[in-house]
Amino acid sequence: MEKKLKIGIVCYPTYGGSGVMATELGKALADHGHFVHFITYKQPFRLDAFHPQIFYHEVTFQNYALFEYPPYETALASRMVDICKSEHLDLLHVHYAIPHASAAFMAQQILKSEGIHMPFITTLHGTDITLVGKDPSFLPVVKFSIEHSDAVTCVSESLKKDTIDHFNIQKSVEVIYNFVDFQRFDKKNRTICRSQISKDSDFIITHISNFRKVKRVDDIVRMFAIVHQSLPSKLLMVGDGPERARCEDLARELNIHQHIVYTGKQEAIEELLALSDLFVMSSETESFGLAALEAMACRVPVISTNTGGLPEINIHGKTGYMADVGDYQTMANYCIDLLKNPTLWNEMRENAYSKSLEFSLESILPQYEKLYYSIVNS
Ligand code: GMT
Repeated sequence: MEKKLKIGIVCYPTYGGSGVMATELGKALADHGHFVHFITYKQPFRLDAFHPQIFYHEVTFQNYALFEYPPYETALASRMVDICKSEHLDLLHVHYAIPHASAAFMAQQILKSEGIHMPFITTLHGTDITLVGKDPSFLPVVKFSIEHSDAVTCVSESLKKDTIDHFNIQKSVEVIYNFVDFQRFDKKNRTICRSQISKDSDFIITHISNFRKVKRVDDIVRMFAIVHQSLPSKLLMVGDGPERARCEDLARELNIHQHIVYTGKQEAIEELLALSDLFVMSSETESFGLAALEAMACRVPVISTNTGGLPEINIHGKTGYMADVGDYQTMANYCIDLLKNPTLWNEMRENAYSKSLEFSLESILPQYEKLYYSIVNS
């Protein structure tokens, strides 16, 4: 049997798919006997319970009046060096390229100068490539740190293609899909019931995101306004972010506001998904769409745009439907048709669940472990 590893995980601790994935991966690795050290500026929001093999190291630093922009990347690299040495880590796994991959490269070089070999793996999640990373203000550093990672993984085939195309990367890039932990999503004892959200006769349509521009949440509101004309329904908007206020204004303009429930950021999304009839996602670009997969794991069909990695999860006509970006009218038509046809809806519920099983923790975790051992033993 291979020895258990000491792994440093670097991620964004905030509400967002990459942080969620990194945290769930860390928890699963610890359950598998590895020792996991999170190195972040705040406790990751899903790192909520004590585990004897999970450790959290905060990145703190002294700010100085001269700094208009706090030099976080320098503090992160320094903290990585410190933890790699004091905890004798075997490897670093950084999630989201900016600034984690370049900080890891810097830490690696410092450790090398002290005779310590510290491999690092970079997992690309989406906007670090498709939106922010390819911006000229970041591109050279992102390209360099991807090329100098000991291994690079992407969360979908679509993101792999974008990475190779945008950065002209020669290095091999492996696809390891995101996953769901069915122990969590199959939970039977629910504490929230439908009547707390709407009348029993209402259909519940749910959207979960961080309400950033890329999510096009105003399309969700426009789509719902059409659906609501045909069917008694409630829109459940889970999460929060910069576009929330605009979204609320639009809903008032369309006179649909009173039929929308904003829950804010929620930890137990499986509870809300379990009582949803449909999940909707209208993103401009989406490398994977973790929230859509989580909905499918709760037997909720998905109506989404057909962008990025979404077609790798949501199978058009089987687990839900897809439309072009911005085509909220077609998305609304799909919602109405599906909700009016209970036989088809039930069939799609089961299809969505079956498809989600392909992305189970049990099938994805060994892929990461295999990669770790290949890097550590090379
Ligand atoms: O979608 C976001 O704004 C958050 C972002 C993140 O980095 O947390 O999500 C990205 O990573 C998720 C986990 O791999 C993917 O499921 C999302 O599709 C991806 N977001 C985009 O590509 C827009």
